[in-house]
Amino acid sequence: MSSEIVVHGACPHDCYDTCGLRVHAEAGVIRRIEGDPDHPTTRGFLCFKVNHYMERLYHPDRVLYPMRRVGPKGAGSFERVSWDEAMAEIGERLQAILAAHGGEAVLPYSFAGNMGALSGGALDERLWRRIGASRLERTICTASGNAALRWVFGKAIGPDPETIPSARFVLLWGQNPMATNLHEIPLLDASRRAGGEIWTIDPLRTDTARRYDRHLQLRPGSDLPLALGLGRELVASGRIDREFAQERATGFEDYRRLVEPWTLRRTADVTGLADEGIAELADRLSSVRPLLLRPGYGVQRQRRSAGAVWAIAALSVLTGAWRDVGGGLLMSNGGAFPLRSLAGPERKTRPINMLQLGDALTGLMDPPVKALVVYNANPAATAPDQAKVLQGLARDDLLCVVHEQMMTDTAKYADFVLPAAMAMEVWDLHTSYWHRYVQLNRPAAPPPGEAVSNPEFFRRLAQALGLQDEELQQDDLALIRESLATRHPWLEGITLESLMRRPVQKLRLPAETRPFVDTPVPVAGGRFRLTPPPGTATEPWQGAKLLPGEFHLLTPSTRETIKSSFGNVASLRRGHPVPELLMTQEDMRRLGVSPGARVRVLNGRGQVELTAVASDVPQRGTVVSYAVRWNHEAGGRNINQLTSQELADFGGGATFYSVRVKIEAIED
Ligand SMILES: Nc1nc2c(c(=O)[nH]1)N[C@H]1C(S)=C(S)[C@@H](COP(=O)(O)OP(=O)(O)OC[C@H]3O[C@@H](n4cnc5c(=O)[nH]c(N)nc54)[C@H](O)[C@@H]3O)O[C@H]1N2
Ligand SMILES: Nc1nc2c(c(=O)[nH]1)N[C@H]1C(S)=C(S)[C@@H](COP(=O)(O)OP(=O)(O)OC[C@H]3O[C@@H](n4cnc5c(=O)[nH]c(N)nc54)[C@H](O)[C@@H]3O)O[C@H]1N2
Ligand code: SF4
Ligand SMILES: [Mo]
Repeated sequence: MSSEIVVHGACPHDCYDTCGLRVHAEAGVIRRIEGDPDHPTTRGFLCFKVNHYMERLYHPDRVLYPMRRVGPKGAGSFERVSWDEAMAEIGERLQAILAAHGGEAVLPYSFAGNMGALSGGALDERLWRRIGASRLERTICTASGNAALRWVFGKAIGPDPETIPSARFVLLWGQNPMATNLHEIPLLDASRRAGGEIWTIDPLRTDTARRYDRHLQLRPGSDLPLALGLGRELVASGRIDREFAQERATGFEDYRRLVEPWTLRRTADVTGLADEGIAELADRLSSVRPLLLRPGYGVQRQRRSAGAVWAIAALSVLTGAWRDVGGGLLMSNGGAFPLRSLAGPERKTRPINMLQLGDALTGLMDPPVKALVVYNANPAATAPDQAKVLQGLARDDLLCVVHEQMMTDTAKYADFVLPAAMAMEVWDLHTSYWHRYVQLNRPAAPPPGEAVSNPEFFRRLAQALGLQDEELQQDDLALIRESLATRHPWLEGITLESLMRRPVQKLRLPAETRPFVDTPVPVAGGRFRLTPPPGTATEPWQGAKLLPGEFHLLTPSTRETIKSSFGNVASLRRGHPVPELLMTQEDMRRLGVSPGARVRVLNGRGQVELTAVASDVPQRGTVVSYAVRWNHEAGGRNINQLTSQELADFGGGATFYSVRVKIEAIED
């Protein structure tokens, strides 16, 4: 007789899709993970990565026991210790730091390794606020784009993706759903089957660009001029929705003035696109309905990120795209979930932008960062300006504690590595930044070894600091109940008890409800803002043109990993055993580099050695290395040696894709 159990889970990774999972376990061991056939957007299939999850779950790199460092930082030499011993020593050292330097000497560093409501922003945040730790600004991914959305619309919310099949023109703008949002593909395909047209705006010839109707291969970082040029076309020819642009929005006159210099000719010159392509796109925007603008996060990783998202958002207002079910602008639905914050009372301690971790660890004073606690993230591989980050992590006077599932590049620098459970082994509650379902994640099996969930780690850490307060020790199910305890009508009837019976439930917000048409515009005054966000500039435009010998480096997502996660799953890497640099054949010839040759890629911040691969993905002058490989695969460094701590124009976001490099052939 089989003792197999099947429980519902939610894929915890930082991915638009937040799929429903069916997790099969037997005798306390997980055996199989499948897509939930009843989850309306998952539809029973998973992506390339998660189809290989069994290899990640019980991987030999998995951290099973608390470990204390015995060798130099970064070397990865550890000895096993008990939880009691580890927590006693960590507690003692943290207390000494708090006494000598105050709470702000402690820096938590975390992001979206597990997106569950309990795995981040719950007991962890309560503890940081309680001890007055420095406040990490979690900017690495979407800060500028979301800030621009909030500026224009008041909220980061878009149409329900399940309405995509109704759209008749979809503009994928800096998004590559074939890699990053696979469950959007069937919805896009359905729109196309019903007569819709889909265009892609991307400097790279991605699988998504190849799949659909037209590809505008603009120069990297020239989205702001493109959006302004399109806006000018629409305004100058009077093809706008006047009620939306003038009555429902403020700032139309400012907007008109700013787009004025962006003639077709100038826009074409700066973006590298043909005049006709831009004019044809303006025609589509003015005439086809429902019109869906679908910017991805790829448009907001440049210096003028927020400006670009503002200008794209302005197009959705000018065209009145929001009037139709299936239309509007979909970038994030993160603002759709009215869950109660579990973070505890706010505290205004020193803010540290996570993109500037390198500077924070190497230069910050008053107080210096003396303790770093990392969870849900792998900054040694994913943070920009890696040389500085690694220099900071190597500091002998820094107490570094890492709660991890894998022996990552960051964990190797830790004084203590504590074993973290995987999502399939814990309770959690999941929302999504794309779809509109709330999901309960149940443990299917206990974690192996001595691994513990994030909330359990923070309960133990609080205890080690002598903090027994009830709110720091709350149990998992109480936390889930608390986060659902709002009177918001969109959550009506969604309780822990109802989720136990039905673990996937849609927000009580009908798909046909048109954001900002059927719901208010939550900007002061109730109108969209067409004025640009403060600090963003549309002029002067120095241009996206390259100096001689320079290349534009792009490091977008790939289907094989989620940033560094899955980087150690061998079967996913079979096609790409070594870190690569994709270049056009013409650029290879110009540089005298042959396919398969090793090249040095460098700029003022650092360098990395990669294998050159001839490809028709990039355009001339642009090179690509997918984000990101584990550092040890290229001599202890990865592509983030070359990226910068510089912040974007507004919202404090990243500039990962505004990178210039030189390339040298390595003579063997
Ligand atoms: N060059 C370049 N760099 C980039 C980007 C880029 O496009 N180009 N993109 C940036 C973006 S968009 C992002 S979001 C960041 C992401 O950067 P990170 O936040 O560092 O993301 P990951 O590399 O996925 O690392 C997540 C880590 O969390 C761990 N983890 C997973 N679940 C849990 C858990 O339940 N508990 C604990 N304690 N740990 C867990 C995983 O094992 C993994 O090591 O990278 C950024 N870096
Ligand atoms: N398989 C997989 N899925 C993922 C991830 C992953 O690493 N792998 N990462 C997850 C995370 S953390 C995030 S934030 C999302 C991100 O997913 P997306 O929103 O798709 O964003 P990116 O992958 O950053 O970039 C998307 C596209 O933007 C293009 N791009 C780069 N520069 C420019 C530019 O200047 N203009 C325009 N128009 N386009 C540009 C890139 O070439 C790329 O094709 O995906 C999530 N899902
Ligand atoms: S990574 Fe994304 S697409 Fe893949 S299973 Fe998880 S949520 Fe679904
Ligand atoms: Mo991200």
